[in-house]
Parts: sequence; C-alpha cells; structure tokens
Amino acid sequence: MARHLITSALPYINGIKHLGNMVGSMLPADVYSRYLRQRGHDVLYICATDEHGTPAELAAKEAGLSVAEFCAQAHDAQKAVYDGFELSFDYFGRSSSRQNVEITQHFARKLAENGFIEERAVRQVYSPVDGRFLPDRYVEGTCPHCGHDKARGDQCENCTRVLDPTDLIDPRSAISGSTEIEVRETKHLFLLQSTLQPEVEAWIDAVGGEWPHLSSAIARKWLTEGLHDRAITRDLDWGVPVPADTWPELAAEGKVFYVWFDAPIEYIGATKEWADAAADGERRDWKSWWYEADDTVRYTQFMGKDNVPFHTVMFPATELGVREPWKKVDVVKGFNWLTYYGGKFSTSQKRGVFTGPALEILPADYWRYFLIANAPESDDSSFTWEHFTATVNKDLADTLGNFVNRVLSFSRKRFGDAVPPGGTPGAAEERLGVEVCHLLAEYEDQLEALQFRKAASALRALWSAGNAYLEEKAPWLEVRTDADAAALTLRTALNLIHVYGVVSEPFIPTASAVMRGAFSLEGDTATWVTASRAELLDGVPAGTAFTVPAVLFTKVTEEDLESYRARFGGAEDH
Ligand code: B3M
Ligand code: ZN
Repeated sequence: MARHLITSALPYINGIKHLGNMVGSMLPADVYSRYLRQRGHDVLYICATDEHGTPAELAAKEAGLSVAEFCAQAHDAQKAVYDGFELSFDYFGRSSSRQNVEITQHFARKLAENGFIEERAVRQVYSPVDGRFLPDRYVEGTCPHCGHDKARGDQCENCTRVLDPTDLIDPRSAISGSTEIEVRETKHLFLLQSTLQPEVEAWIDAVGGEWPHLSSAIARKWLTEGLHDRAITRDLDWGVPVPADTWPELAAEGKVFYVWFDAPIEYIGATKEWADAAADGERRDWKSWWYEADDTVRYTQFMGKDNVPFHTVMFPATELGVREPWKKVDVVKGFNWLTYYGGKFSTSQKRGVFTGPALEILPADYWRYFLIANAPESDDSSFTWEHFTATVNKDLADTLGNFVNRVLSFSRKRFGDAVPPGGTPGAAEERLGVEVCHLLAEYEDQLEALQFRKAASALRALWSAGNAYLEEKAPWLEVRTDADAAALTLRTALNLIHVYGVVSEPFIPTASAVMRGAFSLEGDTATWVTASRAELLDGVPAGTAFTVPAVLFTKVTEEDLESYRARFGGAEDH
C-alpha cells in the first residue's frame, strides 16, 4: 500500500468553470483518486479555490461586494458544483486561508534568508486619483496594434497581443476611469529564479523521466529558454501580505504576494486546512504528507497545459530555494484543450458548456464518462453536442444501461427475485472469463499509467464483452429448451453487473452504486475485483436476492439535442 497525494490545479475563484477546466484537472484527479482508494491505497486528494489576484478584485467590484465576501460566496458556489460532479476531494480549501498566509510568508522569509529574494526598484503606473499603483489589469486604454479601445495593461482581448501598460494609447485607470496616469518608481520583491535554474534542471533530470510526454516537453522548453527572475509582489489590497518582520517598508506600502506565488503553496495550505478541520480525536497529520515525507508518499498533480510551467519549473524552484525538505511532485499529468466545436471555450465570452448548467440538464455520470473518454490527452479534443449525444446513447444507454436492465428484468421474469443457480460453466463462460480478466488488467494498467482515454476504452470493452456473451448465449432462446442453461447464462451476466458496479465506480460513481445496490449481498465490502475467473463468475452466489433498478441511463433524444444546441449554441455559431 502506498500513500498517494493528489492535487488538481486550483480553479480560479471568479466564475463557474467550463467543461474544459473540469476535464483538464479535477475530473481525472478524481477518477485516479477513486481508483487508488478502491485498490486499498491511502489517498489524500486536495484542491482549493485560487482566490487572490486582480480578477478577483475586479469581479468583486462588479458584483458590488467586498473581495472577502465575493470570494466566500464564489467558493461555496463552486464547491456545490463539484459536489454535484461527485468530486471526492478529501479537502477543498481556499488560498485565502490563514494556513496559506502563514506558509506563504514562511516560504518567502526562507527564500530571502537563503539569498533567493531581492528587492528591486521598478517603474510602474500610478494613479494619483485612486492613490495607488495600478497593476497591469487595472490600466485600460487603446490597443496600439488593433485599436481596440478596451485593451488591458497585460493583454488585448481583441487581438490577444501581450502588452505592457505603458504601450496603451490614452491609458486610464480601470478603477476610477481617471486619465491622470503617472509612471512612478516603487520597490518589489524578485524571486531569483535564474540562480535556481541549475537546481531545477538537476531535479527534472532526476524525476522528469517518469512524467508523461506533454509535461516533460513543456518543462524542458522553459528550461531551454532560461528562467528569469520574477517579481513576486503586487500592489493590491487582496492577497497574502508581505511580512512586516522581514520587509517593513514594503509591508507598510501594503504590498502583497503575486497570486502565482501563493497559489501552489496552497496545496500545502489546504492540506493543513484539512488537518485543522479534523474532528476531536481524529488524527490528521498534514506534515507527514509534505514535510520530510518518506518514500511511500507519491505525489501526482493534474492540470491543463497552460499551468504546467508553474508546476514543473517555478513552484519546484520555490520549494528548492526554501532549503527545507518539502515534498516535490513525482508525476505531472498535463492536458491539452477541450474545444467547443473546434473553437475556444471562453469564460469571459461565456462560450461553451459550463459545469453548473451541465448538471442542470444531465446528471454527473453522463458528463464524467463522456469527458474522460474524450480527454484531450495526446491532442486537443472537441466537444460537440452531436458527439456527446452519440456517446451517451451508445456507450452508456445501449452498451451498459441496456445490458443491466435487460439481464435483471429477464432473470426476474423467468427465475424470480434471486440469482438462479444454473448448471456448470462451459466453454462460453471460460472464454468470457479470460476476456474479462484480460480487459480488467488492461483497465488497471491504463489507469495506473494515467492514460484516461485508454482506460475508458478498456472499460467500454468490458461492458461490450457482457453484451457479446449475452448475444452468443441468447438466454431468451435457451429458456425455451433448457432452463438450466438459461439460468447459468443469467447467473453469469448478473455477476458481470456486479463486476461492472465495482470497477466502473471511478468513472460513473452513481450508476455504479445502483449496479452494486441491486444485489442484497451480505457484507458486500469488496472494493475491487481481482482478475481471477472464479471470482468473476461467482462473486454474487446463486440465491442472492436482487431488485431491478430504474433505467440506468436515458437516451438523449433528437428534441433534447435540439434544445441543447439552442441553449448553448452549436456548430453554426462557430
Ligand atoms: N488558478 C488556473 C487558472 O486560473 C490557476 C491554477 C493555480 S494552480 C496552483 O488558470
Ligand atoms: Zn489589440
């Protein structure tokens, strides 16, 4: 048994996330966590909302709330959606927590002590009317490239070019609208990543060989381009304050750490939040996961490819510079983009399917299965309603759902409410057993290798194997001439349903519970199925009572499809 620390990139606080965010971080982390727990490992799956930075301040302003109040509400709203998706976090924290503030400040002090933080003077946009320096996003103006008049100081949304606030024509404050803008000198803390580069390189040489290609390629590219020293403080009200004991002057000016400095530290912070939330008498040792963690702890991170540099290079640089034995990641699983009809999902333009509305139209299992089966692993993949409909109808409704309901109802009709005994298994059962064992081993291997699409294929093949067996044996014909033969077929198929209930849980937890729950199995505590043929065909013994659940998956009809296209926009909009 190993101890698995699992984190998914922290969803940014503003707005409900879209399906692309879900499939690129939290969902695969959840599938993996569930799988490992079922295999008997000690798993700690940690996530949190990433709450600092200018977008949070701006969104709060727009909502007419204080940033603290805005974040508290937005955190709860996201949490509710993730519960709806059945994400099995051990803890879902907040990067604005006291725990994260403390650990972030500790990291900064240590980095300074070790000579990796330097105070430097920089020239920055100041607004006398607002009485503050303006971070990039707080400066708006006309884009010098395309003339868009609402370009932000960091980037033009219209032509996507990256900008510096001083590039803008007719710059103004996004807070007050004031055009009285000055450039003043101020001091910021810089993390000397260039000094840490050789250590990061040596570390990646040692561990990166195990990473999936996408993340190691991105890490290498960043190292080849060279790490630059980075400003890690900002002039904002909302953030982890620069500690006054170490930098009294900057603290007095109200400087806070840059959101990307404290966000990854929140993986640790949230683990401490988890420990601090322990019930009386419950022992939760956060440090054993993070500090001087022994070799039994294996740390896997999940994220979209845009976040990979921060996790493979920058956060490790921070951890290395602290010169304390903090746990570093073992495997980084990165994802490409899920597109919406080949175009971008966009939070700001509300294009695509968002996780909240998705759950309004169909339960989590439908989304979980579709998204993982089409995860953008080796390449980007495209969400279309047509593909979604076809997948749900074929794999979930026809292959799995129909098998389950058909076998249970037919068996009840012919043999009553208990698993019938039947005769001795023959060649067909032997072949089925071999195939199921083979597919199960494939499924396990792919999940362990973090190959989610391939794992989904193996699971789908397992479901198909049941259908093929049923077609071959045709118990509805057997029953006319040989009741025992039909009973054997049904007993075997009923056992398969239970197997599906156990092994499908990481993908479709609700339907899996229904499949298992159909049987009144005394002490049904098995968390996994060993790939042994005997157990596969006799896990649910003859005589076990069962009930026939409601249809497991309903088909998406033409009318449904039309209504989804109308509500969310389809191909014609792109
Ligand atoms: N919050 C992802 C994003 O907003 C970012 C991830 C942080 S992980 C430490 O794009
Ligand atoms: Zn532009």
